[in-house]
Amino acid sequence: MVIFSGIQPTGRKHLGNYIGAILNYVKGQDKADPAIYCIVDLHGTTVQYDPAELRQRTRETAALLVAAGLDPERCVLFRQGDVQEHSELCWLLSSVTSVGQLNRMHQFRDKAGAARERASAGLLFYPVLMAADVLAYRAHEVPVGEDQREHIELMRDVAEAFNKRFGETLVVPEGNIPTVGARVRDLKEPEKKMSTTGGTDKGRVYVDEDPASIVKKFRGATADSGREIIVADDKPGISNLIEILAVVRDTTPGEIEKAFEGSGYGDFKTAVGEEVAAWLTPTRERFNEIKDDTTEIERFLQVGAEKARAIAAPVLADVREAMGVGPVR
Ligand code: AQP
Repeated sequence: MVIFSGIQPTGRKHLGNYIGAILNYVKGQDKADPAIYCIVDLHGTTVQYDPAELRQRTRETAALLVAAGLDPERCVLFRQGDVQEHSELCWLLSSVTSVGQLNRMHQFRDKAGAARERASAGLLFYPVLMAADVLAYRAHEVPVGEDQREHIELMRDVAEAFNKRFGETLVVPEGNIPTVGARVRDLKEPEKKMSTTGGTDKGRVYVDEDPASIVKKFRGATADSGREIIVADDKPGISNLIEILAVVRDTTPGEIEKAFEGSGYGDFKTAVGEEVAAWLTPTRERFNEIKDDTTEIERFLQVGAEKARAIAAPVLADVREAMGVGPVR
């Protein structure tokens, strides 16, 4: 089974990225053949950005994935922009994707906002490039958070449309969305997801954040009315903390409810903050050790790109052949 997922380099990675995606990347290493992970710098160009910062953040994101447990020897870890097959397949897949499908994507509507006419065409095309990322490797499984469900549906539709029109060529992938922690919420505004560009600064916890600051943010988390520590629709703040602690302790939300029955919200928030801070410490320490070793990061990214190209190039050749692009093979 082939696993593929991509992660944006546009910003410091937060607890939502870690719980919703990165943890599953690490687990995927042991079950996939191969597990393929990509820092999607091309996706990062669809919004306003600084070129030097994009390059720097791309290396930092690669270092963070390694610090979290990815082993570039055991998986394929690379930078999207190093493998041109992604861009070419994006273009080819655009012939089986409609403007209407892309216009309906919530992420596009949210990010483009009211000024949709002025949004970059790249932002509209974001899901087609994401489909190309996955389909270029004939991946079966895509570990992502809940916010990517719609993009997974679109890539399945695109693969099915391609196979129907040009013959069975592409694998129709499945999303792998965690049952607990698929949508980590902003600590201050728990009706929103924790997000790089949305949400609040005080409600966003970074993977490489100082432990004292993490605990402070959890202590300041918005609690709900009432006193019970239970998962409930009208308790998005407490439910969020219960889910986070369930992931940290590798247990179920029900077990967390039992463990904190009768406790006050203040004590509970402090306990979650301290456990999250301790849980992230090995990753933070390892990240700080390796993040400035540009030579080593560039080395393993280049090795990863070679491995990625070796898988994607034959798939692109099949796609071109099926579509009548280029000479007959
Ligand atoms: N709050 C979240 N809970 C669970 N999973 C999440 N993911 C993102 N937010 C949450 C998952 O993280 C992976 C990488 O996402 P990305 O490549 O989109 O990186 P990002 O831009 O840093 O993520 P954000 O915060 O989602 O950015 P915004 O909100 O600015 O667009 C994906 O698998 C995603 O599902």
